[in-house]
Amino acid sequence: MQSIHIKEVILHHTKVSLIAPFTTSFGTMEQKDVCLVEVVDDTGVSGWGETVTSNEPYYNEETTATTVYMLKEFLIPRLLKKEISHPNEVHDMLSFVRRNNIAKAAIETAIWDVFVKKNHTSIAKLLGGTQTEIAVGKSIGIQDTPAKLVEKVREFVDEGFKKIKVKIKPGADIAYLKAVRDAFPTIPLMADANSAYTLKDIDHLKELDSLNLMMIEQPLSHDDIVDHRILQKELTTPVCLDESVHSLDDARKAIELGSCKIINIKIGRVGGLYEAKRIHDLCMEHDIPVWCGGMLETGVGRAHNIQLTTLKNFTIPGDTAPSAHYWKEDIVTPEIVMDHGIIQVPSGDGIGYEVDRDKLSKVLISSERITEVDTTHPIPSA
Ligand code: OSB
Ligand code: MG
Repeated sequence: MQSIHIKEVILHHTKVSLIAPFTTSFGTMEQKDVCLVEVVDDTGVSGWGETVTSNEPYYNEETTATTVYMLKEFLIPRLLKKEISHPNEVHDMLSFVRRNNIAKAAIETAIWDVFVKKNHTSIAKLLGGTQTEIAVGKSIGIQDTPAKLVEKVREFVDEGFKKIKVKIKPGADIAYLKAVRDAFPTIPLMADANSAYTLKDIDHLKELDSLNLMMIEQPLSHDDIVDHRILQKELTTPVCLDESVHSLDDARKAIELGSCKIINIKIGRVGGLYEAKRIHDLCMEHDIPVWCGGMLETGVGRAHNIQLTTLKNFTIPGDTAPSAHYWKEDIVTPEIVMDHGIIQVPSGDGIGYEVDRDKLSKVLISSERITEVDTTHPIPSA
């Protein structure tokens, strides 16, 4: 395979508006700043990545502004003008910076795209993914009443989604889920609490066990794997971890402890495709099924999610709904679409979709071209 040499990085700062507000236990989002990271190699091949953050540090500690800061001050200076013989190398090249995984993933994924395009293949193929179509679920934000939630669920079940995920928080949980379960006794249904509970709620959470849920996602603290073990022992409903798995090591510890039976893999949260694949492989060895989480991505991040989901152990439908569920107009072409809950994995090179520069220009605030190392911080060079 041909190596790449990074000539420049262009940061495209955008502001995008969701078609509808999305409410979780930590707040409501309607608009966000997204930085699209374009990495260009010295033969002119461009690859794309995306900061999957929101503007506030409520899901994890990062915001779009902090990812841009980390990229400019530390991550881009480490990678600019460097030769990369395989994108698997990037994770370790960036490990001198602690955490800041979403910032790392934004550029790591772009480098994967450059590398595979230059070598006339796709990210899925280079990762070893074999699934040619992927099943898709719908993540539904917290609604005002159980009846409104049931109405939404009906809409998405009719559209063919293969899994329904309902966001919950104290006060909007059991009654809401029970209403959905009563209306749809057999649909694949799960709940995501985004860390809204503690072990004090254990008896309350046990009520979930009568609802035949596929799983409860991240019920307890965002940084916990110990209390989740205690909870999992008490529940028959499988616990799935999202927020508290940032690395292969976190996944290993959670599996060894028995803190979960399922893991949600998000490329951003774990710092890129390399770590995402390693977590996937570890889970497969331990019979832990995985699925690809979503972060309300534009087409670029969504395309990376689709590429990753081609790996074999992604056996549970992901939060990779089609573009039209998020954006009036996405920035990639062709549009990401679904047919009865199935996305056909694109056969093209790279991420399988092209960034449409006309569409990008409609949400663009500014583009910043970085061609020289410009930082006052000491940066490791080898
Ligand atoms: O916890 O999975 C989550 C969105 C933002 C932050 C965290 C989460 C989510 C989602 C959205 O659930 C899923 C999607 O992209 O459709
Ligand atoms: Mg989640």
